[in-house]
Amino acid sequence: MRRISTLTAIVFAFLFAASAPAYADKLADIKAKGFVQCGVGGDLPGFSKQDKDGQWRGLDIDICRAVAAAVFGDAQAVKFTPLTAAERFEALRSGKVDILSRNTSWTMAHDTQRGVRFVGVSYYDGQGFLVPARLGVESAKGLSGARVCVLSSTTSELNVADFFAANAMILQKKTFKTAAEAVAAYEAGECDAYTTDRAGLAARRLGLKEPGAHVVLPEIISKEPLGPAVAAGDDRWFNVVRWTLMALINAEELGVFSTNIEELKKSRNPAIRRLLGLEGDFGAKLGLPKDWAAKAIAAVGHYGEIYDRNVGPASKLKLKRGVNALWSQGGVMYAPPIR
Ligand SMILES: N[C@@H](CCC(=O)N[C@@H](CS)C(=O)NCC(=O)O)C(=O)O
Repeated sequence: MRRISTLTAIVFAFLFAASAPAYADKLADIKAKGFVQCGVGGDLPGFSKQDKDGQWRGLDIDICRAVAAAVFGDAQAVKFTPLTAAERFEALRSGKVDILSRNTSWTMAHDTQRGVRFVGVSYYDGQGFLVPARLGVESAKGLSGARVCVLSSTTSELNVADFFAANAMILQKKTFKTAAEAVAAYEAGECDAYTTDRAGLAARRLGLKEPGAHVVLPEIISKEPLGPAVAAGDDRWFNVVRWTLMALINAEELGVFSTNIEELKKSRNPAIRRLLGLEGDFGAKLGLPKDWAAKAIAAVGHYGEIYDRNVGPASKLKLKRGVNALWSQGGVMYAPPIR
């Protein structure tokens, strides 16, 4: 009898251990904490920057607000942590931040060597060069021998070396930890060019004393699919962040704006009804309320609204939609369906 109960205890202990998740439940932790901690660049107009009233603004910011709205029904239930490129992955892995939404490129090395997972793409970018117009350089191929300012621990640093090597050009690379330092050096004439993602160049150019005296060269030397990432090893949290982003993109395709949600609750379109939580149990399967996506869209708008407000043609950055248009409108922005 005694032996049987010992055996039973061992079997139970084994079963319990086997059924316990191999990772912490991030979503449960975040719900208990009451807010989402979001790692951002923090100094890039259009993507993440505080306005003069201390309000965080930008495309990267809105993605985190959408997740907060999906989880808590409250887009303000989020705190932001500015991170340098060198700090960003460790901050995510260590749990200092729950999401990284920081002009970060989805690459194979980032997926396989950094312990993080990209949930999707929120902005398709590519690397370019900013040069003083007075240099008269018209093409990046004319930059051999140039001193180039670039951020350390970024794909930008690797790509510029590749581009110069591939074209048998001489590179004098000057690296900096923050964009503010790199741009200050560029503006002081310590570099002949500043290189980073082209949206970043457009933003930085506007912050220069004389934006008109600087030009962005035509070449796009790399693919930079920028998107939110989470720490590897927690599928539930990964799904929450991934499907919030997908919901924002699907909402644009379905014509669901921040302003017409109430009206569209009467829609007979099943895809709209699923998105708004009126059919199916998609919210429950994520561990969220039925109206998770409706709350996210109501808070920040669909992907197109987010794009236009922060970086689009009517914003300060004036970036055309280009490849970031929906797939059905000539771009590559495409979200798997909610079904
Ligand atoms: N996408 C590249 C570059 C990332 C990066 O650090 N970009 C700069 C300039 S576009 C940035 O966001 N800096 C943050 C800031 O200036 O606040 C990568 O993932 O390595």
